[in-house]
This record gives sequence, structure tokens and C-alpha cells, in this order.
Amino acid sequence: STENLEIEFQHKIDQGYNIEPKDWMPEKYRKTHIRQISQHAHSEIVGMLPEGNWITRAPTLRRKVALLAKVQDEAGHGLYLYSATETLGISRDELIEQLHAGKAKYSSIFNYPTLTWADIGAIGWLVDGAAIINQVMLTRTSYGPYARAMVRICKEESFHQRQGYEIMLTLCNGTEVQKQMAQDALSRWWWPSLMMFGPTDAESTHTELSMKWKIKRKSNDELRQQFIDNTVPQAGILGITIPDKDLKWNEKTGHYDFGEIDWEEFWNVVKGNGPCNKQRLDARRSAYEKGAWVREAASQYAEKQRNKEFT
Ligand code: FAQ
Repeated sequence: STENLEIEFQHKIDQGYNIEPKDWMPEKYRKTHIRQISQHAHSEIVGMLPEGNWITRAPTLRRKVALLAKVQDEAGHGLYLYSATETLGISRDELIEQLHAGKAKYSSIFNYPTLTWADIGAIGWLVDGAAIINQVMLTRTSYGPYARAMVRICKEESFHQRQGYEIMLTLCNGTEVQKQMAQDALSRWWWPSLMMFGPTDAESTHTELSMKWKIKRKSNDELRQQFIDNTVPQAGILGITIPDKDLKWNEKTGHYDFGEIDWEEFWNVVKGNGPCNKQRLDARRSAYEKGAWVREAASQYAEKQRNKEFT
């Protein structure tokens, strides 16, 4: 019976085994994964846009090569994650259709604009820094294809994070104007980076079940705290200031206390009303339309190859 299957399934999870595509799984487990992995894939794909904005304007050839490689990695992560989602019985076309129709979510962070070169530094340092904390946890998530994808992705994210921090270091050791640019980027990206971890545990609708199924092994608030504790000393080395007057080391807890996040801003961005939501979706839709001839040519070619094999 389904009830027995569910007990067996939970037992497997509790024992620390991975669930694989052909294993029995509750429908809700499958749906939750389709939701989370596809949101993650969309984030990688949309996440190429803010940084893509600076590829042609990178200040040196070395910076340009590194940024190109990073954005290319993000495309790879997106495709990798779409493949992992497809193992759950949904097609890539459906997933992309959901994104383009505005029905699928992607990370709030990619709806903010990249105004100066320092933003490329801040994204690598803060956004990839936040992504790593979340994704290191996900290397031990219970769904096999997702967990394995995360191992490789984390290695690449760690290069991305260093790439960003090195840009920040260079700017902060540069002229007064350069240091000011780095400060401005930190001031604008700090709070949106904290929002990447999602709503507080009290407001997080999916956490309880996702913890039970070991999809998540740490809560949104735990990961956010870990990110803050890691990042504050790094800002100290750069010599720039985190825009939070309530940020303070707490001897008792062994963590930094921090100020209130603007949740109204967060939900506003999640609901599609952030500074760049429309621009991002328009860019993805337009790329899809303009790429139609490539997809068509590739399918025709594959068809031709198949016919050759049979004759
Ligand atoms: N933005 O109940 P919870 C990257 C939604 S890193 C938008 O807590 P959950 C690398 C959530 O979907 C970024 N929506 O949900 C890179 C849910 O709505 P739903 C991508 C958000 O799933 C770096 C509702 O709020 N990483 O791309 C956000 O248990 C640089 C309630 O929330 C991942 O996706 C948000 N920030 O926990 C690329 C990691 N937060 O679906 C380029 C995998 C929450 O019911 C450049 N995902 N929501 O309609 C996760 O670990 C989880 O899904 C969380 C949210 C932790 C994001």
C-alpha cells in the first residue's frame, strides 16, 4: 500500500540513503524537487544577465577572460540542473515555458541592476558567497541527481567567489574613487544578498517538510547567519563598511547580531515588481525567440543522422 511505501521511503531517508530517479517517491517529494531544482536552474540562466552586462566593458583582458568563464559556467550549471529536473518526469520545454510565462520563480537577487564594474566584484563575493553556503548543504540533499550536480557546481562557485573578492580587493587598494565604488556596491548588494536565503524560518512554508525529507539540512535563518558570520571579517579586510548599524558581534551566541531585513522589498521583488524583473524576462524571451532557428536546425540535423542510421 501507499502507506507502507511512504514508511519505507522515510526510513530510507532517515538511514541517509539517496533517492534515485527510478525509486518510488511520494508525489509531493517529486513536486517539491521539480519546484526547487527548476527555480535553481532558472536562477543560473537569468543570473547570467546582470554580469553579462559587463563582459564587453571589463577593465582588462584578464578580467574579461575570468568573467566570460564565470558566466559560461553559469550556463553550464543551468543546463545541468535542467537535466536533473528532467529525471523527475518533466520536459525542459515545459520548464522554460513556465519561466517565460512568468509562472516559475528564480532568485530575487538577479532582479537588481549592475551599475558599475564594482558590482561584478560584489556579485562574486556576496552572491556567489551566499550561493556556496546554500549549495554546500545541498551536496548532501536526499535526491541523488541534485546532490551530485551540486558537488561539481560548488567547485566552480568557489572560483567565482574568489574572482569577485579579488576584484573587491583590487578596488579597495586602488584610488579613493575606486574604493568608493567598492563601498557603493557593497551598500547596494548587502541586503539583497541576505534575502537570497529566503523568508525567516517562521515564514518559510516549505522548510518543515523539506527538513523531514532531507531536501534541506539547514534552515533559511541558519544559513543566513552562517553567511553573515563568514562575510563580516572579509569586509573588515577590504576596509569597507556593511550598511547595517545594528551589526554587532555577540559574545554570548558566538554570532553577529544584525538588523531587520526589509521583507516588504523581498516579497515585492519575488512577486515580479523588483527593479529589473521585466527587463530580465524580456531578455530571456527574446533570446529564446531569436534562437528558434538554431533549435530547428539542430533538430533537423539530428533527424537526418537518425535516418542515415536506418538506411
Ligand atoms: N527569491 O518556504 P521557502 C545561483 C520563495 S544562487 C525568490 O523558504 P524553500 C548561483 C520560495 O521559492 C541562487 N523566491 O522555500 C549564481 C517559495 O515560493 P514557492 C539560486 C524565493 O524552497 C550566482 C517561498 O518563497 N539558488 O543561482 C526566495 O524551502 C551568481 C517560500 O520560501 C537556489 O535556488 C528568493 N531568494 O527555500 C548564479 C538554491 N527565497 O516556490 C549567477 C536552491 C524563497 O512556494 C550568478 N534553493 N523564495 O512559490 C533553495 O535552497 C531553496 O529553494 C531556498 C528557499 C532556500 C531558496
